[in-house]
Amino acid sequence: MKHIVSGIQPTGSLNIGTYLGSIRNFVKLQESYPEHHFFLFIADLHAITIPRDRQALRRTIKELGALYLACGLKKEKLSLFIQSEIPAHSQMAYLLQCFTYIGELERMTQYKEKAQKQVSGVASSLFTYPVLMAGDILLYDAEYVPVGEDQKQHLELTRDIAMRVNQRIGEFFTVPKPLIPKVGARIMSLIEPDKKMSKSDDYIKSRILLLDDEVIIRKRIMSAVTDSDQSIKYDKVNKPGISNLITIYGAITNESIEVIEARFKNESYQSFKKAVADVVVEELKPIQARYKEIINSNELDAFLDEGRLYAEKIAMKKVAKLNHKLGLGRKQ
Ligand code: ATP
Ligand code: LTN
Repeated sequence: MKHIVSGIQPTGSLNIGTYLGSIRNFVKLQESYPEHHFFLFIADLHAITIPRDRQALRRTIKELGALYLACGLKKEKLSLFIQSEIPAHSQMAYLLQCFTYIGELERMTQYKEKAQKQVSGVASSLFTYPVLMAGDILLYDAEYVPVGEDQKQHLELTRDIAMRVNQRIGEFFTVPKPLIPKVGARIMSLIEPDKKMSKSDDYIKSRILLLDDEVIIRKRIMSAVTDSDQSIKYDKVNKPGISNLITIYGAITNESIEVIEARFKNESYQSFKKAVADVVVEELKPIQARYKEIINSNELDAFLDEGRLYAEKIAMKKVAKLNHKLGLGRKQ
């Protein structure tokens, strides 16, 4: 069976950037690839490359699990699991480090950005982070990996590592392809629209959380930074704020930029922002209702157990096979 693999870090409450760029795409892909099995996981090992408070991390892991389900993923052909519960992820990361060059990791822009922000030293795991990610993907021989645009470079490295291993030991890994959504691949911050909307941004006003209530959502969108020009036109360079709101509106309604520009041609920024807030609120209502149901039941735990069992078998086998191919251990 063919596989699709992706993960999200439990580094903070989910915002509409991760939702539109990632989770919602998984939901759509389940429809377009009905024959594929999906492995979606909570990347908690990735989250600790930067020091975290353990209570907060636990809370976020659970919240992320519940949100994955609340966003409408179908349970058939889906294994949802927590990365750290399958030790094969750490084992594969080590093996793949033996096939990754330091120079390759030094070129990773996410590493450079995150390393710069650290005040008390940079953990070596932040540097090797892309190798752990390559392992997540290659363990399951993923054919496709749905991610936002910011992960493209990591995916390219994963492909290079896979091809290098295949070249050295013979066909072993499927070389994965990224699936990057056309609309929504990069939702920007509401207050600094030249920066990506991020879970770990210091400013809470930069984002809309999936669990924010209606009053907050409206407030955040109405106070989103725009320009003084007053025309609702998509122009990423000169009008990044309005362009971002058009992207959000279009990603939710599935309407093209042209259709949106034409509809709001004679409207003020104020009334466009109200329309954006309306669609965001409507989109999030059913998700929030379902979330409340899941978080107060055993449904999530049971599903995570099932996911772990299914994924673990495949992952353990792949590590054992690679160990053997590399001459490790005693097996002849
Ligand atoms: P952090 O800021 O803590 O590094 P993040 O907000 O970037 O985290 P991730 O867990 O790294 O979130 O991302 C999960 C997925 O969501 C990835 O595929 C990523 O590309 C996508 N994603 C994250 N933020 C956005 C965004 N603003 N727009 C579109 N896609 C996004
Ligand atoms: N690095 C990703 C999260 C992530 C991931 C993965 C995504 C970890 N492992 C495997 C896809 C496939 C991020 O920061 N968004």
